[in-house]
Amino acid sequence: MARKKIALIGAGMIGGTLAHLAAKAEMGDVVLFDIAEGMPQGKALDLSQCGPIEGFDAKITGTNDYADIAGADVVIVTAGVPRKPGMSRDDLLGINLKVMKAVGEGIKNNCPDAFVICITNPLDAMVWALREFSGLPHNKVVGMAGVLDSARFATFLAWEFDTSVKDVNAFVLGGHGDTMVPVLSYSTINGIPVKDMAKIKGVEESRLDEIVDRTRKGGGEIVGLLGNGSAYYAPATSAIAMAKAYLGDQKRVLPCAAYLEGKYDVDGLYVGVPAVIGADGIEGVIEIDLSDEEKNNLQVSVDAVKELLEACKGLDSSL
Ligand code: TXD
Repeated sequence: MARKKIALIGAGMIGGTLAHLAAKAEMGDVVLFDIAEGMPQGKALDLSQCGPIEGFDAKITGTNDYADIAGADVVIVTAGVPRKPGMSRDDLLGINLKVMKAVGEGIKNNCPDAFVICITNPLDAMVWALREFSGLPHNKVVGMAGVLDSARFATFLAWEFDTSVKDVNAFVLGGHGDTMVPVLSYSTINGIPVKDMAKIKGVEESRLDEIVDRTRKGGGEIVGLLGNGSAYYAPATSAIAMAKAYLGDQKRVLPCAAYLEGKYDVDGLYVGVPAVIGADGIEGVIEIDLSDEEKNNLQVSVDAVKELLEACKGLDSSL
């Protein structure tokens, strides 16, 4: 069987980390695409030279030509500009919308059968725009945010309860912005509801609220600390989990920005929900029962995504 081909559009901080993780896991051959000349080629060479030490067989190449992503099985998109301190994800809208147009056309012309994972911010709007520009079916274009946001939530809960992160199953719904909805009612420590665990451990409810708040602002906290650029290790490993679910037909249930056509009372938008990822891409969206408060919070998040889409439509008349 021929090796799979993973195309990474954007060879910056996340792109480079994705290339390393994909090669190390021998998911397939890796093509790093970027508009910056020399940089993807340089990173590809550097990463190739990890092979003999780490013992992986993967051909890693860098390119500035979309023709080189032809036939890719998975495309992961990080192309664009990341947040700078003080900048909201939405400030990125204008710049990154133009980037999505170029990337969408590159995918349409070279690998229309690929499973496409968008990471570029503002995520829920960019994944929608990328789908529109590429013309791929909705089940083959998905946004990565929920896996990362849930991992942040899980990390903070594990620290609070002093338990292994392996036993924490935490869950975030909604858009990838400050309005995201960490759902405590579906988060457990190996099946023990977080609220019960808090009672057992003597953790105040207000402390759980602080953890929810820290999760919502988790990206900004890292942006502030780094001083230049945004998180890249955990975003990359999150997208790799999604790509593996597709390539291995794993049917994993992962929170991701999936296209909704009625579920959660949302129609025609990409919003973070639990979705099944297998060989057909997004094979289904799971609609869970939410409390009134969670429903209201989700609605706020959905409204924020809607506003971004309207702004996109104002910026590009083809949308
Ligand atoms: O959860 C999530 N979805 C996210 C999203 C978590 C963290 C960061 N998130 C967003 O990912 C972030 O706000 C950015 O929009 C992307 C990529 O972040 P990264 O840290 O990798 O940014 P870099 O290092 O600036 O890399 C972006 C690369 C850079 O090399 C540019 O030259 C390139 O994108 N770029 C392009 N490549 C191809 N085509 C075009 N048009 C283009 N424009 C810029």
